[in-house]
Amino acid sequence: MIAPDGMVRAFIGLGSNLEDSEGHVNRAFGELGALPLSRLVARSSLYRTAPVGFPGQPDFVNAVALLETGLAPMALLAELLEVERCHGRVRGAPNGPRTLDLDLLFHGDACIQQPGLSGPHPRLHERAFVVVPLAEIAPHQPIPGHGTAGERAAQLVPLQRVMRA
Ligand code: PH2
Ligand code: MG
Ligand code: MG
Repeated sequence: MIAPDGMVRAFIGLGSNLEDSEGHVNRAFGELGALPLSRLVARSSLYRTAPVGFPGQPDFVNAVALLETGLAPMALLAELLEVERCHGRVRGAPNGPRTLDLDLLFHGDACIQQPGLSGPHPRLHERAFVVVPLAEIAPHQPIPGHGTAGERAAQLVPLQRVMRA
């Protein structure tokens, strides 16, 4: 949805499982709010989650942020990658350990299929580490094909909250 002023609601998934994970995620919230043409509208609690897709790595700290932004999807993605880089992110194995991961979950109601960026993620609804924090700050957010975030979260395992928003 694009507001009359050209601002859209963008949801960002945050994840970290290296170094001071809570510190990385908490600092990233501030940095997201400081992006050009952007304002941090809501931040979820922090959750400790078991790794998905690549076993044997440390547990993650996950959260979700809601931004109001005038940045187009690819411009926002470039900013997210730069924030990750500033947190010492080194790209290793897919789904492997990382200091900071910032994933663009939704950019308004856009369906994006571009090199380097596609979304919403087709398996987003399976990932409690995304759906539960999303439902905390936006229970009515639609997850295409799977009802609302709140409805979907109620079907998934509860998560351990490590820090309240
Ligand atoms: N991110 C992944 C792969 N697996 N598991 C958890 N618990 N949290 C994540 O953020 C995560 C993951 C790929 O980005
Ligand atoms: Mg990710
Ligand atoms: Mg990512």
